[in-house]
Amino acid sequence: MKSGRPNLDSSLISSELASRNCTWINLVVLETVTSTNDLAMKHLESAPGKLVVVCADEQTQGRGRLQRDWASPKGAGIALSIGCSLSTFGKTQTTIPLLTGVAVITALNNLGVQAKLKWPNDLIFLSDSGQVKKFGGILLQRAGDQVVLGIGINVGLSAEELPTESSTSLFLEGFEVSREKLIAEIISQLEIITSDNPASWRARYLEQCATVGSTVRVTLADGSHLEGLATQLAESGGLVVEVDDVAVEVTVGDIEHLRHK
Ligand code: BT5
Repeated sequence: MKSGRPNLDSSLISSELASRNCTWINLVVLETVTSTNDLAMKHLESAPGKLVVVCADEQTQGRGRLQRDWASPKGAGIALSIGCSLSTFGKTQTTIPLLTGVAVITALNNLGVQAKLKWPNDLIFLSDSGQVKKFGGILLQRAGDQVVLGIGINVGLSAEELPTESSTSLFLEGFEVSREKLIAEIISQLEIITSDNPASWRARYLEQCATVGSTVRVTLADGSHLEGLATQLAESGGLVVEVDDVAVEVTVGDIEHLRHK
């Protein structure tokens, strides 16, 4: 861990939310948690349907999909979870991480960072040669009609703190971003996108997604693979991959970009 990193300033997040006229202001800011998703889920258990925004300086058991680890070194990133009822998103569960990706990319753009999405839930930078570097991810959990949407972003991680060779941080890509401003901007963009016309995020997703148009290798949930050109996004949010002239819709899987569009 790097010393001297300041803790999140909750009053600054609140004032940044207020300056954007946000109504998602039920905010919990903590220094250390197991996972912000766990805490948001607990809040929903005690107050079902009451929207809560949880963020923390450090997660000791941050996780990704399929219980994979998510590295959240103290003071270096954003660990943010929004707990709310499914109806807040008014969409099918499978599309929620996708429209969240659009909101996060828009928030980053508004703070001067140009980044891309990799289907289904990765926030990436893409080099000219097509090399993918992940700096963030999105994790959706559901319990009945309640959902928790977790967003992790590597803001200030140093090279030694990166968990994998293919990861990076905003800092390492040359961007200095205030964590408080980024949290407020993400919340603001999520509020906007959830009150928007349901179809409008799709076109924006396709603009921001580096996967559609690329040749990909997909690892499916059962461990099998398929390879082909990712041609489009299905209505359900699935990725359509053309394999030997047959269009296959992938709903769950890990994607490797083989050739960039
Ligand atoms: C994700 O999963 O990318 C979703 C990550 C969601 C994290 C947020 S933080 C707030 C909230 N609270 C939580 O506990 N989680 C959410 P997935 O696609 O399964 O990717 C996980 C994989 O990414 C790992 O297996 C590593 O290879 C890699 N990884 C782990 N930590 C990383 C990091 N900080 N940056 C980039 N890659 C990472």
